[in-house]
Amino acid sequence: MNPGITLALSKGRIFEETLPLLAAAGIVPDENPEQSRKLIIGTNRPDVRLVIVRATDTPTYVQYGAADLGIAGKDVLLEHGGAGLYQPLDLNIAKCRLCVAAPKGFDYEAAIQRGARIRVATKYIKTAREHFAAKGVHVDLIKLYGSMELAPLVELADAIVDLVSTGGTLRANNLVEVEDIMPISSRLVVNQAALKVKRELLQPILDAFAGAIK
Ligand code: PRT
Ligand code: MG
Repeated sequence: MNPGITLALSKGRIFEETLPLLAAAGIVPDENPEQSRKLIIGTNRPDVRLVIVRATDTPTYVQYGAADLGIAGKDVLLEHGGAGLYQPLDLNIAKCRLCVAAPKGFDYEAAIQRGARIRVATKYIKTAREHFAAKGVHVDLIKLYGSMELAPLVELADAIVDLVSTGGTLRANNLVEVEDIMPISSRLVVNQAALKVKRELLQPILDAFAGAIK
C-alpha cells in the first residue's frame, strides 16, 4: 500500500467541482488534468496525489485500494455496487436527475397502462431494471455506453434512462422527460482498509470536505 494518499477523480464536471473541496483541505493540484496528459498528478502536498480515471472506473480503483478515496456519481455507484467502499459523504456536487425520456410523440403512460413491452436504451442497466421491476413495467433493456439520446431517434428504443441536468440535450433532440427516477449527486468513496490504516492522514481530509459541502 502506497504510504501517502491517492485520490481518484474523473476529468470534467467532477474535477472542477472538487477543486474547492480540495482547497478547503489545503490541497492544490500541480496541473489541470484538462490540459495535461498525465494520469498521475501531484499536489502541493508531497503525501497527496491524484489519479485521473474514467468516471465509471472510480469505484473500481477505490474498491481495490489502488486509490484510497475517490469521488463518484451516485449513478455510477448504484451500477457498480458498494462492496468494499465506505461512502461517508454526499458532496452535493455534479448534481442532476436520473429519468426516463421518450420522443415527444410516444405516449409512455398509455404504453405502460396497457402493459406493453417497451424497449429502453441506457447505460444504467441495473438501476433501470430495478426501477421498472418495482413498477411492474415490462422492458427490454438495451445497453449503450454513450449518447443514449440518439437511440429513440433511430428507433433503436422507445425510451431511454439517462441523466438530465439543464434539459438542453433532451430538447435539442425532441425528447421529453416522462418519469423522474431519482436525484443524483456525487459522493466521496473511501477504501475501507485504507480508512483503518491511514486514518491519521485521511480523517482531516474527510473533515475538511464535510465542512466545505454546500
Ligand atoms: O464522459 P465520459 O463518457 O468519460 O464519462 P461520464 O459521462 O460518465 O463522465 P462525466 O464526467 O460526463 O460525468 C461524471 C458524473 O457527472 C456522472 O456520473 C454524473 O453523476 C454527473 N453528471 C451531472 C452528469 C450530468 N450532470 C449530465 N448532465 N453526467 C452526465 N450528464 C450528461 C447526460 O448523460 C446527458 O447526455 O449530460 C447530458 C444532459 O445534460 P443537459 O444539461 O443537456 O440536461
Ligand atoms: Mg460524459
